[in-house]
Amino acid sequence: MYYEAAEGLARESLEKLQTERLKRTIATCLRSPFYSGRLGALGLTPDDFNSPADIRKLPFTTKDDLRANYPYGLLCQPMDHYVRLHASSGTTGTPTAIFYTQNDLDSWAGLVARCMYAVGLRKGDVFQNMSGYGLFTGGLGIHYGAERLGLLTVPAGAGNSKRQLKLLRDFHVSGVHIIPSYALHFASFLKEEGVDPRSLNWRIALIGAEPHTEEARQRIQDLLGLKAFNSYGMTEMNGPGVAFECEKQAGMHVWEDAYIAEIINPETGEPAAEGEMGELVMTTLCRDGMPILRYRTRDLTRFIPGACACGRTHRRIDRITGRADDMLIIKGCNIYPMQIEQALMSMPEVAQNYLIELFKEGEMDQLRVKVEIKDEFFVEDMRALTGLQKKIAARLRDEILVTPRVELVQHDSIPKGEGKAVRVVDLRAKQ
Ligand code: ADP
Ligand code: K
Ligand code: ZN
Repeated sequence: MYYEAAEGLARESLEKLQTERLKRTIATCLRSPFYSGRLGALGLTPDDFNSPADIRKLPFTTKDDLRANYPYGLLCQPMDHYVRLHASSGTTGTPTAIFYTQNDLDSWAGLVARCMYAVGLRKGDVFQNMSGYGLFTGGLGIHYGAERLGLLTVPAGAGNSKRQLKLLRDFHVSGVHIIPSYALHFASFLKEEGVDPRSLNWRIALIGAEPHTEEARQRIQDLLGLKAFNSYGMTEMNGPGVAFECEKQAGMHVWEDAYIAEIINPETGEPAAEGEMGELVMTTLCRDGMPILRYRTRDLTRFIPGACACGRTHRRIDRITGRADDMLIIKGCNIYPMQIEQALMSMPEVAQNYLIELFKEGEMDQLRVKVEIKDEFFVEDMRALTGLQKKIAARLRDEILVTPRVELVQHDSIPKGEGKAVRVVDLRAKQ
């Protein structure tokens, strides 16, 4: 039923396991320059941690801490124990580097294999990893997990849609890993090529690495003719394999035997009330090389109350609605890019891509949304186009309480890079 017995552990046993692993993690941390200083100053030792809740005795670790101690300040083992590093893609500022021992890589591959098993991939499946390799963890991280599960793994890498399609067909690929913005782009590509996605052998896509809405998932499923599962992780916590949807598609299970997850009020640092939105804070429990305690992910989500129908006991988090640092403030309204995506993706006229631009008009901050329109709606009739423009602006105003400028553009005209999509461009400084 599960890939590992740990997935069905009763709460009490799971917490006992977490406590043991937390004690071990604290002991390991005391060997790194950064944590020995920080924990030493507070006089904390493994004996102070006798339940998962005792984690609150620890201060948070922030991205700035990682930057200030870059590159080697959090390492707990002699240098010759490390076999790999990854760096975060630097969506927000300077990158941070994470170092792995062979044990760390083995345990990470096991976690990713569990995720893949949970969505229905099995030995015998052919799996194409359509995400970039290199420093980005979505390449090798997913790759080794797939091999661990015993999938025939095609390391396709990112981009080059024609070649992706050839590989999908030639090897009868049944599962893929693809970032959601590229999945939507790939759907348009298939349409242009006249390929019926239902003629392909694929049935499962793992989508993640960037925020996306339920509406975007539905589109991906409809347009590609498969089931798409939300995959969550970040470099600081290994990479993918931190939290994952199961076949029920009802939130993402956090692997609690490998991590302690907390959700806090980002302003006060106190635990959020049960089921309330807040910032996800993560602690590694199975890492020897570079454990990280109470890492502030900046990602906003909530715990989903209750048990999952799949039987796994590990708690679920909701879809990430954005990063705390993603929030735009326009005319006093707090706006998250995902609200805009949600509104756009629910409109049948809108094609697969959009771009949010911030600019100044006089002293006022303004918001412009460039929206790709499907060919059949991109007509020469001015009145029809103006009507559509107004309709989109009104739909967005309902969602974000500000009326943005809406610019209609032809589908595929917004440049699409190979990595994570750039959703917001700030032109204000350049004006
Ligand atoms: P960077 O911070 O440079 O983008 P990472 O590649 O480590 O580096 O990205 C991790 C971040 O990507 C997460 O903290 C989160 O903001 C985002 N992310 C990853 N998976 C998802 C997902 N399934 N849904 C929403 N956001 C995600
Ligand atoms: K990150
Ligand atoms: Zn489940």
